[in-house]
Amino acid sequence: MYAYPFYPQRNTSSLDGFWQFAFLGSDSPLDDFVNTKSIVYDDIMQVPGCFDATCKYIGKRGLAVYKRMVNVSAPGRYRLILHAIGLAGKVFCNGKEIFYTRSPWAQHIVELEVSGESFELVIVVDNRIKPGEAATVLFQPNYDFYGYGGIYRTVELEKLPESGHFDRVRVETLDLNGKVRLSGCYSCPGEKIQIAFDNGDFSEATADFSGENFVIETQVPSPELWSPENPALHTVTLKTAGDEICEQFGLRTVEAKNGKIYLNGEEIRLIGYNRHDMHPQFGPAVPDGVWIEDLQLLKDLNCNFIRGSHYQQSQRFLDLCDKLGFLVWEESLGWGNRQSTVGDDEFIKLQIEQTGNMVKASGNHPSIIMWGFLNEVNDCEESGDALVRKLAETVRANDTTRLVTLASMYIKTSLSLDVFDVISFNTYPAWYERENPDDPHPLWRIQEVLDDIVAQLDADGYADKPLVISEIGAGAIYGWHDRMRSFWSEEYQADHLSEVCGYFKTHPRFSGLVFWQFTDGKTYSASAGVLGRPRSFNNKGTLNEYRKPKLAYDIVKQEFATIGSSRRTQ
Ligand code: ADA
Repeated sequence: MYAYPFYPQRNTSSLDGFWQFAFLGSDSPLDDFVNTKSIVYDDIMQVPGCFDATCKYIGKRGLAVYKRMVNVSAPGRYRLILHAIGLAGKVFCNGKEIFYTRSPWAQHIVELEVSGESFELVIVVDNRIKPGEAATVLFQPNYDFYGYGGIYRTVELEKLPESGHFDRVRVETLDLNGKVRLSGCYSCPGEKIQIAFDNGDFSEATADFSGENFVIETQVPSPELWSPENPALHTVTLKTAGDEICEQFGLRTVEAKNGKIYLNGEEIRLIGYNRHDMHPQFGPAVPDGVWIEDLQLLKDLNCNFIRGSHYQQSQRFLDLCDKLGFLVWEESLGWGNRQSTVGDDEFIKLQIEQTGNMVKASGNHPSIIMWGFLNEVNDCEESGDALVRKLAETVRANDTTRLVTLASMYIKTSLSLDVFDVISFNTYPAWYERENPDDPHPLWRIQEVLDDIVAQLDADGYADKPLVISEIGAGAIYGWHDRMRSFWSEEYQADHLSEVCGYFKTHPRFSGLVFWQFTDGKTYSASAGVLGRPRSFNNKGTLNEYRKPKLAYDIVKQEFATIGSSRRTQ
């Protein structure tokens, strides 16, 4: 199953499978790597896959080289689609470097010229996160999730037409009766374009070209709105004499006003989880079947919302969210970035590039209703605030139909809150607090802290902005039960999440509740002080890393069932 868009007239093949492999260790920096014939490929490795998630290379840091021969149908111009590699990497075609990236989890499209019937494809990845190493610019040592190395997601090869060809076609909903605007790019301006919806009959489109960019405003025949309850999807196919593109989209609108979020004119409240795209056996190279199971579990929990924390999501995973009717917050990579980083030119350049690319790649997914970036960035000083504004501008330059937000940890001192359509904040009352022996169960702190945040925001003039609790939760060691129901027990976590649901049910000021987190996730033992991450995992999952439910699971399922049924119209 390829992700949309697909190009029916192009020869597209998956390059997934077993590649030759060599681990080179950590003597040489990625910048100096050249693809020499002296590399001894003494192993094999699955693609997609993370070499350091396999028992043989677990914990190893350095350069790893993946190689395969690729047979092609004919010489010519091709596109290599890397759905994600990490943490940094280079690509070589027949020994020549054709691509270099330090943007993990991002989708990359690389054009290449193939002269013969086959070529040697080499992908080198670098998973080192020491300061100064290539990977460190966007993925940094303080991030509270494990940085794996490998080819995270599928690799595809696509032959480009000899003549004119399409790039992408963005579909925007103009009204709830099926009027849409198609904005695309075609390399031979002015050529006649045929258009068809939902595999129907083709007719000639009226395309206004400006250079290679074109706009078509038209009406979807038999339009059906997309919503979580009825995730109706449409396709639009554009074709010329030499090329054809098929994009999938959903007819829906999303707005933020009067302190609420509206989907297709109806107020919605978002309930769900922060989800890392990760599994302990595979790292971020999550098999398709795990995606299906995760989405089944999230449906079973009566969630309607997923925050893709803290990086770009797979296009194929987002296609599933479209099909199953989830609402999604997608964000570009960042985590607690400090003053020393947010003013760095290289970091700024890469943040702008990855954030713009995320919006372009994901722009047709009806499931995505919010864009985010820079999780918990320190935007209390000028440089942090400037970067937040720059990224909000980058998002809006590519998409004005969705909401812009950021999961803030500085709600009282942030300089950027006015930029956002939705104000989101991460808070951990009754968890990141010193346990008081006389009060081992301080759940009363939840109401106190949340009331205080709302009062502060409304006093600061944000009463018209919807509020989303983008992270809240408590840790529980899977299988640890305690009559005292104290910290780290499954009982404490269940009580905590129940208390939070109770508050959310009785406080309509909030438009979203997003628990941290769906499953336990691999991190570093000292991420939050050496006792903060027992097992070197973030243990705040409602399920453990193998998707085994904790006590809190059934509590949340019940609570979300009552909250979710309380949808209201405008
Ligand atoms: C932060 C961060 C999460 C996670 C969480 C925690 O809010 O955004 O990635 O680290 O804290 O578990 O403390």
